[in-house]
Amino acid sequence: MSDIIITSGRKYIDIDAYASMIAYRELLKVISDNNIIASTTAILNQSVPPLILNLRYSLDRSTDNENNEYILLDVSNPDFFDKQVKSSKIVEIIDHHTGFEQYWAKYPNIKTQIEFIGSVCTLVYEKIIQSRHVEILDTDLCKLLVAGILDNTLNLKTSITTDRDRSAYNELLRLGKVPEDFYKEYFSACEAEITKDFEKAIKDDLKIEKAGTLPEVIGQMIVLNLDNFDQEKMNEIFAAYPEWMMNVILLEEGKSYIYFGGDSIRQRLEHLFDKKCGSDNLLVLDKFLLRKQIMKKARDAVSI
Ligand SMILES: [Mn+2]
Repeated sequence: MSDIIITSGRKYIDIDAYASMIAYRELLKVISDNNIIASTTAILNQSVPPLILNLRYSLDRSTDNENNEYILLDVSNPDFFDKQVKSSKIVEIIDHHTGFEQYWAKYPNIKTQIEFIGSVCTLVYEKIIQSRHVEILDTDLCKLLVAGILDNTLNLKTSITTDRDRSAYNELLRLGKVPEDFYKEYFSACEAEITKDFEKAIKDDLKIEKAGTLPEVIGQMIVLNLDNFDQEKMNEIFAAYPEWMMNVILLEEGKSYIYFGGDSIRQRLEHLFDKKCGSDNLLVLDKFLLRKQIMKKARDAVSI
């Protein structure tokens, strides 16, 4: 018998992908007769700390059957699908990264939902509510979805946070009796993972994708403050790339520190953000932006 495999991106996945895959599996298990599997061949990045891995839900092992069908969450760029995916067998795509809406419009048989919203976990939460299966939302499943929303919206503080994200977050806290200060527990657990292996934390969340005039290699790290941020180590890691940038999001300051390297990157970033860099290779944004927002801004600037 063939299965429906819920999966996500190719190399590394974050808590939004991890949590939404698991929650969507739990929903499809009750509304579909198929065997539903949530699996990845990618590495989980530091946004999935032991606090999350120790909840009672986890991913499954993949099955290998040529008739398996695939559902992609938190990714819609076909170059970055999990390597187990057979493109002719995709049945559904749910994502909040923009850029490939037109592409998928050419495939009417694939159910597609791409919305620029804070988190895919919000979209899956809404599907659970719309299907009237709120009973599956126990404490651990709520914690998973809440963590996905917290991470992808930076504690609901990014400008891409919508009322739908806020409402999903509040409802999930209520339904799962999740404590109000769960966000502190979650972000501290992530920062502990980053500090444990700084190099791995950078490498496990590296995006290599061309967007407008941005360098092709873009790192991102979400930290409470710069206390544990090792700039020297960062420069060492990126020395392998001719052009790069690193978006360090400081939750306490509410700013993005964009470090960069490469010949014309300074000029290109100053132009994109209409802001001068200091003498260091560093551009400070007064309000933090997520990498996906920066990439959208760069793409939009080119297409105008
Ligand atoms: Mn996401």
